[in-house]
This record gives sequence, C-alpha cells and structure tokens, in this order.
Amino acid sequence: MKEYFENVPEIRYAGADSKDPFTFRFYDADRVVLGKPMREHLPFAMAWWHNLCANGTDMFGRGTADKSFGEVPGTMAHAKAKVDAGFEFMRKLGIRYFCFHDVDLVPEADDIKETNRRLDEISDYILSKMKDTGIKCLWGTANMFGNPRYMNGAGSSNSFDVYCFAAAQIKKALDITVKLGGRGYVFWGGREGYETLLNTDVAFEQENIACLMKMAVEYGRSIGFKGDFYVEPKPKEPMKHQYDFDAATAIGFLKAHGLDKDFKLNIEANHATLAGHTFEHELRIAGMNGMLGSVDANQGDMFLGWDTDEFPYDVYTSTMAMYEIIRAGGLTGGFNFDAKNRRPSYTHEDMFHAYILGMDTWALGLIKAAEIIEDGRLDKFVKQRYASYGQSELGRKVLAKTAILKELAARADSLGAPELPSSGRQEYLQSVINSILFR
Ligand code: XUL
Ligand code: CO
Repeated sequence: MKEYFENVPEIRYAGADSKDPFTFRFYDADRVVLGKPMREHLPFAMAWWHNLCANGTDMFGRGTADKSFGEVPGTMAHAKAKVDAGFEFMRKLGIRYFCFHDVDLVPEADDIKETNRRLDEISDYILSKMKDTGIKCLWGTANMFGNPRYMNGAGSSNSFDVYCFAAAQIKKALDITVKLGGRGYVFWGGREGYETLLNTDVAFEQENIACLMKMAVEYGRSIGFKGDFYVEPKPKEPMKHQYDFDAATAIGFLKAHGLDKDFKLNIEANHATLAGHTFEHELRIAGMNGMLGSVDANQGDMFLGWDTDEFPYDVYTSTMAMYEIIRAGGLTGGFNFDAKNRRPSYTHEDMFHAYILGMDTWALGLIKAAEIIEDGRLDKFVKQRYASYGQSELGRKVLAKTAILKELAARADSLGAPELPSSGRQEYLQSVINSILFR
C-alpha cells in the first residue's frame, strides 16, 4: 500500500516539554480525566473537505497546496487516493472519526444518477477501509450550496425542480451516512437565506425548509438512521441573511416546526463569533435546551469579519467551551475540525501540524475545564449568586412557579426599596480562571 505522508511518523504523546514537532504535547488518549479517558471525552473527526479537498484557492488566487495525491483531480482514481490518504492521515494521528459532504467524496457528474453511482462505489471502498482500521463516520451531509443550481438556496429555492434536487441529494447522503454507520446527519443552511426582501417570501421559504427537514427525518428513520439530525447555525456568509442565524434562532425554528425531538445543534466556533457571540454562549444556549449535539472545532479571527476556519489554538476558549460541554453532559456527536491550513502553510506536513495543534488545544481545554470543575469556586459562586430566591417562602413559590404578581408587589411594598444585588465579582472570577490556567 502506497504511503502518502512518508515524512510523518505516527503521532504519539510525548509531554509538554517535547520539542519533536510530530508529537502531542497534551493529547494523551489514555489519560483519565474526570473518570474517563481523553479519547472518550474528545471524539475527534477529520473534515474530508478541508483536509483532503481544499487546496488554498481563494477569491484572489489559485491553490497553493497539492491535494492530488498522485492522481488526476476529477477522476474516481483521485477519489480513491483521497480515501487512502485520509485513512493514513487519521491512523497516524489516532483520529477515530471523519465527516463528509457527498461531493467531497466523488466528483459531481452532470447527471445525478451518475453522481449517485459514484457515491455507491466510493462508499463501498470507504466501508472496507473502516472495517480494516476501526475508524468511524461521525456525520454526513449534502453539499447544497456549491452547485449553481443552489444560487437561491436549496430548501429555500424559488425553483421547485431545484427543491427536488436538494431532496435527492439529502436522500442519497442519508443512504451513505447510514451505510457508513454515521452518528449524525448535518444541515448547514449554506444558501438558506436571502439577499433582499424585494424578491423574497421569507415565510414561504422557511415553511419549505422545515418541510424538507421533516421529509428527511421520515426517510432517515425509515432506513434505520438512529442518530441525531443537526442544524449548524451561521449568521452570514454566503448569504447576507441566513435563516439559522445562531443557536437561539435555530432552536426557535426547530421547536416551531416540531423538529426538536429529532434535531440537535452542531455548534461551530467561528460561526458563533460571526453572530456576535462567544463560542461558549452558543454551547450554553444549545446545552440548556438539551440540544447540544456536536461541535465544529475551529476558530475565527478577531480582526476579520468572515469565516476564516482556522485551527483552534486559543486555550482560554477551548477551556471555557469544554467547561460548557462537560456541564451539558457531553456531546452525542464529536469534535469535527472544520478548519483549514492557512494558505501559505501548504505542505502535507502542515496538515499534521494543524491537527496536532487542534487536538492539543482541546486536550488542554479538557484538562483545564476539569480543574475548574474540581476547584469548584466558579460553580459555588454562581449558585450563591441566585441564593436569595431560596431564602424566603415567597422566593421558593417563584421557583415552584406558584407565585402571583400581587404577592410579589406586596413584598416590594413592605420593603420600600430592595438592597442592591450582590456583587458580580467578574474580575475576581477572571483571576481565578487565570490562576487555574497558568499554574
Ligand atoms: C460552512 C461550514 C460547513 C458545514 C458543513 O461554514 O461550516 O462546512 O460544517 O456543511
Ligand atoms: Co462547519
């Protein structure tokens, strides 16, 4: 079997002092944290599209990275070489899952019947590799934003025929996801949104998106899909207004259409910041609604207003994100590196440096989040902050949802004026976090 990354050895844990670039400094798969090994806390996944397909092409220039893997792009031989290279990549890093869009796997043909035949062929091949290696599928999805037919959206398209093509792609991507035993199926509403109200019936479009999702659930369950469907919120890019703006908006949409039992959310760090939220905020909103499913593990740039999909390196964020995830009871999905190398980091070795960075960043986040939980000061402070509700009979009635407005008003009257609420102590708490992060 041809080796694609012959300059890169299997990546092993060597400790924080290791100067060997091809080692993990923090990700130690067997290390037990909060009662279970890191590998179980952190089901990492390789994103097929960025890692095996994207070559650094941007609006201003051609690709810089060679992702041909010795074959001619656009052929099935190339599609198979990507499978081989991808499995070697995951094996060397100890990554146990992958995520894919239909058209990441095979070149799209002019006729959908031929594309589907190619998908059958490649998924047979992927399945044989999965059996050999034990690597699994985290989630699958259909790319309903790249082909020009989706210029006005997929479920939100003004064209009924385009809507049917979206349905066909979802059906096939679900077939492949089930065939590969995927844990989840993602809807990222790439072009589900609009540019101008002058030509758009928002209510009509949103009803059609929900209808497509309902049909997807019915079909998925009928072919034995037991996993979660996920919506991946994003506020903008490519559309000016995207319907799944953020976690709260997506949850509202799913609940309004009775989809919240089958769907959870796939929260992406860079999408959160584009929506003007922290990653932790989005995780909290999903978690407190029982809808935290999976994570697209990347990072944006504080100075840029677009989706830069960088590999995560900010340990403060990974710590606070991990804190949210653990407290929400973990993920039903995993940590998909929806991230790409910077354009000038174009060698095959850079692909490994990127994943080592990302995996170590999350491992550190896990270690530090566990320390914050074990330390307990944060948790205790937050509980104490709301303690006044439990300190009177009337407060307890509010908690039991049996109070009436008049009773509360009478208490206010009897007090004349309330004492000021207790201090938020934000700066003290921030210094506690720093003391745990940097000890
Ligand atoms: C785009 C994005 C997608 C989804 C899957 O911003 O995040 O790659 O994760 O379609
Ligand atoms: Co994503």
